[in-house]
Amino acid sequence: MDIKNFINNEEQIPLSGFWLDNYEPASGTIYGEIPNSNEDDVEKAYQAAKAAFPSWSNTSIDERSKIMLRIADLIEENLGALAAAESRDNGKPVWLAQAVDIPRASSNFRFYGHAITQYATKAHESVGKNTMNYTIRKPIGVVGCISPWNLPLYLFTWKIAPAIAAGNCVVAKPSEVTPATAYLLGEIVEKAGLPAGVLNIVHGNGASCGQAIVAHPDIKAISFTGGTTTGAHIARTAAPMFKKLSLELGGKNPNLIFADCDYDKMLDTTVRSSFANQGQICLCGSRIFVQQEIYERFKTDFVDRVKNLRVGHPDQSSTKVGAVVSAGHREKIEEYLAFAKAEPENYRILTGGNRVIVKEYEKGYYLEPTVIEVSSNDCKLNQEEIFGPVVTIMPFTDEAHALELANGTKYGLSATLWTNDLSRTMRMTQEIEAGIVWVNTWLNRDLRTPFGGVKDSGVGREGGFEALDFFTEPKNVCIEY
Ligand code: TXE
Repeated sequence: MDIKNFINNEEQIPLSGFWLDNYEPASGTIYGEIPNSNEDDVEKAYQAAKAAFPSWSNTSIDERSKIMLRIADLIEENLGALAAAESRDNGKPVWLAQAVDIPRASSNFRFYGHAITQYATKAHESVGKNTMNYTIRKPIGVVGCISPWNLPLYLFTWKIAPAIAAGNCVVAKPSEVTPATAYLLGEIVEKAGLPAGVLNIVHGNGASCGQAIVAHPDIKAISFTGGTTTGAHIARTAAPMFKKLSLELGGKNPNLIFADCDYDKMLDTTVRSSFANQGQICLCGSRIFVQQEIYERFKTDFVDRVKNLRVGHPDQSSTKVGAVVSAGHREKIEEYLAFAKAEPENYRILTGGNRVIVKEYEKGYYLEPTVIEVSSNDCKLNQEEIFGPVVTIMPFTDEAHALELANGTKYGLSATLWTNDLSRTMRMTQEIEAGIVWVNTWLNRDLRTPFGGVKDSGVGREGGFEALDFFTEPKNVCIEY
């Protein structure tokens, strides 16, 4: 699949003249190429968005909503092709893309297609002063949306949908590692009747294309999801330009398991929260802490379940763990595994830790799901985001110890708590440092809720009306009569 930029509702080859190879993680082979766009391409996309803005921002809410709901329908109608493209680009099992990624991309457009019809502002009457204040929320103009490779269409559309619902025009860049479904989205939005220039998709790497979007003087808001390091770089570029920033960054999420939990449900869900999408979800529970009373039982049962997770080609329905996204990312994960192997006194690998050779796909990027027992939460593997099929486990004694462990990293994205004790739930959810706390569940999402992290997991909130607030500017009008 050779991919092109989508500017002004037209496929366009990069002005930069440069292209990148696009790899298929399952086989480790090149299966296409994508533009490596530069600032000239970004300027062209910006001009298209700027030209479309006056009309789009004055398009009625009902008309915007109708087009967005049509986009949602077309994503659903193209579920198979989109899921296959997503899986081929990312290495995740096709069944996962069909069950999670693509349906969520449709939900993103459907949710904001409805939400924008309910989005209201406030008026304030100054009684006794013959004064009325009301707030108008205006779209910002041309905004930038930059997304990562782990949930490609899911996260790409989660930025684009509220941005265009609010009346903005968009210059969007998917990850250069997983461009395919973003490319297919261009065809879908045009078919749905989205006017030319409202959504412009430019492909390329972060340094040339992403940086050009962030540094563009007239792209006044950036919504970014990716690594904490990159987020910090983006903030340094954007801050002196007074741009609005939404930064959804890394996580190192605790999974706190108390002895009174529903054990079987916990075990089933913990296998999923550890290794779904090959552990490449910023919300995965990669640090597992288990109350001492059930620690040995959990260790035995969890390791047994993980050993039975089938690593295989993403096309096979029996595959539970597909290929990780790139050769470079696999090497990054293997550096952590090598570190653990070099310190057996601090890291006990209970299962996994090695590459998997999948027959007929020997060059694919496969890794065993790995469980490592650690003695201290201060160790490297508990402090750094590995972002792969690797989790650590260790016991805790009581609530205070569990809380100390959970909050003992620089991140604060999500946490999962397993207990049936209501008072404990209320106490601990107050104290856990995270933007989202799941209790007796995981990745259970209601799009009306704000999403985002604290500490080094980012700033800003996506989801709900918060995303519409991000992509609009409030203006207060005060009238004395
Ligand atoms: O992210 P990057 P990557 C974490 C995870 C992963 C690490 C790196 O730890 O190992 O981030 O992953 C674009 N200006 N998460 O490489 O580099 C880039 O092209 C503007 C957590 O995917 O941050 C891509 O489109 N843009 C995260 C996007 O930023 C730049 C999910 C993300 O790339 C840029 C993914 C720049 N200077 C990774 N440099 C989560 N929270 O879900 C890069 N980009």
